[in-house]
Amino acid sequence: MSGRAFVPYRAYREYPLEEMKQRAADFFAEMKRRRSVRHFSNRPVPVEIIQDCIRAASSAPSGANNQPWTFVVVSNPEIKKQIHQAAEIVEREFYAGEATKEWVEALDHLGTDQFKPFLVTAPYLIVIFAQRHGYDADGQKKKHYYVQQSVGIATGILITALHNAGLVSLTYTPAKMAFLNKVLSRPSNEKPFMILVTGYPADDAQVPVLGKKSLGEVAIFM
Ligand code: IYR
Repeated sequence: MSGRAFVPYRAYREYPLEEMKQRAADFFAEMKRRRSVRHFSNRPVPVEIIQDCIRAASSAPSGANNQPWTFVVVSNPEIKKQIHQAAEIVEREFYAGEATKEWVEALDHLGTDQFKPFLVTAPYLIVIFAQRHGYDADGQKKKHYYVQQSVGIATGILITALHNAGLVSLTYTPAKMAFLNKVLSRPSNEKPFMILVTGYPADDAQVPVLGKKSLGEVAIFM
């Protein structure tokens, strides 16, 4: 049995070349303003905004269109507190010796340490899980393809959607993430991918001075 069905691609829009150039330049200018922020306000954010940003993320391309992701949106203060406590335990071990000296030195300019107050301050922790495999309608294991690439793309779209909406986010990966399955009751086929901390920046939020590589450093045209 074939599950094939095709329709004409009517949603596609071509822009005149000048407009295309302008749109590309404008989008670059907009994305250049995005920063990862570690100082959050506790101001609430309507959940509808988060829902639409996740809908956008979940429109991402994925291997065999498996859509191998789960987004757990945590706003409950008790659950945020549990994540905060567990994360600071693994980070204490990371900074106290698990990490190589080289790694800790590479992070120095970011000013990070074992303390993660944003995990309780920010209104949302969007915890992203990658599904190593799925299940079919009969409950049989279903293979997923290119899971890391797929979830990475969806996460990139989510970061972009949140920025576009006027929010900030932080891509936060605790030194060990297995506790997230336990705290959030996620099944063992789901592997924690990252926490996207989301909300408004604190009024006095600061960001590190960082450079981005130039086009010539990241791209080769041949
Ligand atoms: N998870 C730790 C360490 C850390 C690692 C990397 I790679 C960073 O870009 C930033 C931090 C922490 O969040 O402090």
